[in-house]
Amino acid sequence: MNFILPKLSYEFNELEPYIDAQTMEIHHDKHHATYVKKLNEALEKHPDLFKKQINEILKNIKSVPEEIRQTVINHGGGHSNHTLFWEILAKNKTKISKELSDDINKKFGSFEDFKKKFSEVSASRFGSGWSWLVLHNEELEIVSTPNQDSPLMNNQIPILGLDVWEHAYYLKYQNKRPEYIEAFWNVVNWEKVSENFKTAKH
Ligand code: MN3
Repeated sequence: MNFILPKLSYEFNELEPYIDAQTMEIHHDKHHATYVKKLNEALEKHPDLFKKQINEILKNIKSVPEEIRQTVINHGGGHSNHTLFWEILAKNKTKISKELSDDINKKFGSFEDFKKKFSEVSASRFGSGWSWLVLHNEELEIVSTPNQDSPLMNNQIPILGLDVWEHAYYLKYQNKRPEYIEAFWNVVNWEKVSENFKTAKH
C-alpha cells in the first residue's frame, strides 16, 4: 500500500488573509505531493516498509536500509511534517486544553512567553526547516530542525510545527518571515494541538 497525499479538512482559501489560497494550493498539491511520490519511489526497493506508518519508520530511521535512508529522511520527513502541519492549522479553533495550557505555563512562564520563544526559534532557523513544540522525555520543548528532518528521529514527539521553508510563505510575505510567523498564530488549531499533546502524554 503506497503512501497517499492526505486531503485537507478545509478549503485552500480558508486561512486567508493569514495564509493565502495560492500558497496553500501549491504547498499541498505540489510540494507535499512530491514528497509522497518520491517516498513511494524510494520504498519500491524495500516494499516491506510500505506496511509501516511513516512516523514509525522515522522513529526507527536507523533500521531503514542505508541506500534509501537519506531519501526517507527527506521525503518521508516531508510527508510526516506536512501531514501534521495541515492538521494543526484552522480558523477559530482556539480552545486549548487545561492540561496543555498548564504545562506551557509551567515550562515557559506564560502563554505569551511561549509564543515569543517559538517565534524567535522560527525566525532564526537559517535556511529551510521547521520549528516545533515537542514532547521529549515527558517534557515540552521548543526545537528546530533543518530541511525536512523529523523530530521523531530525535525521540521527540511533535505537538505543533511551523514550516519556515520559503515555499510556505514567499508568495505573500516574500523575505518577511517574521510577518508570516506572526500571522501563523491566528490560524493555529489549538484543539488539535491539545489532542496531539494528550496522545503524546499517554
Ligand atoms: Mn513545506
